Amino acid sequence: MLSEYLEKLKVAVIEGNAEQAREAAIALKEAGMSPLEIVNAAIKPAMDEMGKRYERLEVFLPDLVLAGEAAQEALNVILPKEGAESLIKAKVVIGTIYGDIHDIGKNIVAAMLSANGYKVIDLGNDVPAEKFVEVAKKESAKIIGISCLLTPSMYYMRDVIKRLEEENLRKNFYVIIGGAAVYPEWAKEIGADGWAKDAERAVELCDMLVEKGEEVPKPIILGEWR
Ligand code: B12
Repeated sequence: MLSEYLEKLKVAVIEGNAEQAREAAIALKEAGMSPLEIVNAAIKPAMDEMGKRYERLEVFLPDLVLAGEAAQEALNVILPKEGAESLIKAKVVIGTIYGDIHDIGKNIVAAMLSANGYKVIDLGNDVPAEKFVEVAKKESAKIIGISCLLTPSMYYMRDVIKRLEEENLRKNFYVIIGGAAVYPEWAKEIGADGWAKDAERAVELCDMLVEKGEEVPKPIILGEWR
């Protein structure tokens, strides 16, 4: 039964059928499956499959757009809503870096963080380095989360850290990175504080930084790249 709906959801995302993706997501949610189980068993594999087909020139950009919309429709149903204000562990400013409009993974991370006690300020996608710094300062955030799926954009992530250094603020924030284009070595190279493979580990990463960020060697790497 569950596997049938998971398959339905996967196929609906691949085919870009938002209506069916939504229906399958509702059925899985009602059957008691957790958001991350649904993401990991159906939505992520469907997007990865679309990525492969796109590389093989079997599908084209409009197909990716439709798949992305179907995935977002399913996520709207399953992703948890914000936790109670009193439970706030820390503030996280999150966004997709400049030049990059991929935001599905970032949205999943933002929702999981917010469901796990973080106050999330989501800057959206295509966010310039200075915006991350400006909002993190204004909001007195503890963590800056940067997502990147597009290789040419990953260099702008370094600008966020450079800017913090220039303003003598590097110590005030933990900077974490993720998204399919960036890997543990990149976190090390740009001087980020952590990298996580997925949303589950992104929550774990923030917990580690908030609880014992001062003591542990950085960057903290959670999960393996690819
Ligand atoms: C859907 C999609 C699109 C959609 C995006 C819709 C949307 N709203 O996001 C659309 C159609 C718009 C799109 C456009 C383009 N795309 Co595209 N796209 C994809 C695709 C198929 C899936 C991405 C996705 O959503 N994955 C699912 C999510 C759940 O995974 P995720 O993002 O990796 O997130 C997880 C983790 O990485 C992590 N994570 C994510 N962010 C963060 C942040 C932090 C702080 C942490 C800790 C963790 C973390 O947690 C998430 C949840 O587990 C990928 C292929 C792929 N397999 O990735 C190509 C892909 C990313 N796209 C690609 C390209 C080239 C493009 C275009 C340039 C195509 C073009 N010619 O125009 C444009 C770029 C436009 C732009 N300026 O950004 C390439 C990128 C190659 C590269 N490395 O540079 C890929 C890899 C396809 C390919 N194989 O060629 N795309």
